[in-house]
Amino acid sequence: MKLIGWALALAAAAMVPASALAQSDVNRGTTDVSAQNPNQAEPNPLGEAPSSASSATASAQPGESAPTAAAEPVPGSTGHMVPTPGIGVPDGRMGLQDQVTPIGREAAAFHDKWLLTLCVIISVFVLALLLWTLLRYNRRANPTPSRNSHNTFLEVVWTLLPVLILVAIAIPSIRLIANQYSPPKADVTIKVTGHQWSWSYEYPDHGVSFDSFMLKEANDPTRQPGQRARTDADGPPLLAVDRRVVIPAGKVVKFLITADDVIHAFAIPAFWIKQDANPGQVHETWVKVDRPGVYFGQCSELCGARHAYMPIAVEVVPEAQFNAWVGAQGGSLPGAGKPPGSEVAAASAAAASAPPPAAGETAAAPSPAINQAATAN
Ligand SMILES: [Cu+2]
Repeated sequence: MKLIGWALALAAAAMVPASALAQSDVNRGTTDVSAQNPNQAEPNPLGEAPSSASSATASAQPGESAPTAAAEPVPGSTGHMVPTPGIGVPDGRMGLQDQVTPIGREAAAFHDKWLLTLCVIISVFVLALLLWTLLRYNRRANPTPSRNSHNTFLEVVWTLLPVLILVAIAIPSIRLIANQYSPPKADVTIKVTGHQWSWSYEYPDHGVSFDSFMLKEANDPTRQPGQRARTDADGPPLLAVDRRVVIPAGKVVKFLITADDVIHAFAIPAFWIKQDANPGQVHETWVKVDRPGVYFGQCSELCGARHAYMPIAVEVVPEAQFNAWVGAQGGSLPGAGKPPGSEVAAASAAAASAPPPAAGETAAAPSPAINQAATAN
């Protein structure tokens, strides 16, 4: 067994790029971990730069010595919202993260209230049967056993009962799948591409695209001098990223998911989404998040040596803030015929500060493009 273990370890080591191994030190586990996590600091071992490079992504290009953007992030601002402990992040609890999408709530309720209850009832019932049989029908308590070989009533019961249990599980389960795969019309579409080992995001209707890398720890020896280190305002270690996906609250967001090298998976537990990202295919999933906040996820398909270092962070903001963020990214709002502020009041209470369509020019919106779009209607 030991030999097999060593063989597996050697095989795994052979898969780690030489650049990562060069710095590894057997006695220092943390160094091993960080050395395998070059992100921006070292050239991509495959020699490929993520595909969706835009002007805003210059900060993320591998090999740059001073990769961070000039502007320091302001904790609390759009794109840098401070995460709420226990929401959208793993917090050591047993059970599911709090769900913030309609599908997530339906699925979590199905799991917690129905599946778990059924499991407990069945387990207790079977355990009681076992104990009863052991105690009541052992050789000492029951020296002359019954010679019965059939009992029609019991046979009907133990055939029908499992069938009914399966039907009781299947009906809500199929309804959940149907709801998952019949998305409402999308308000925002985001193309997600998995890379070894980062994500890139594209808002085709808004003209925004960027790459997103994990933020390294301040004491990470592979972090470059000018490279921003993770702070607690960014999120937990291994989950915080330099650029978050920003989506509007209360809106249907469609994710089109693919990959450009190997199979990854785009998964965010609080949204109840986990969708494979396959090269050459586009998979689709959707979310509608009412609660503004920061929600973290990870690649969930073993995709190579640094699979653990390509987290996902989604920031949900009121629609007016999302529109301002799009403008700040150099993008624009789609469909000039649609006033961006028209549905804000209904979208969320936090959007109360949003400019109404007729008074867009009086509100403080940072982007001229947004104001133009707002006032054009
Ligand atoms: Cu991956």
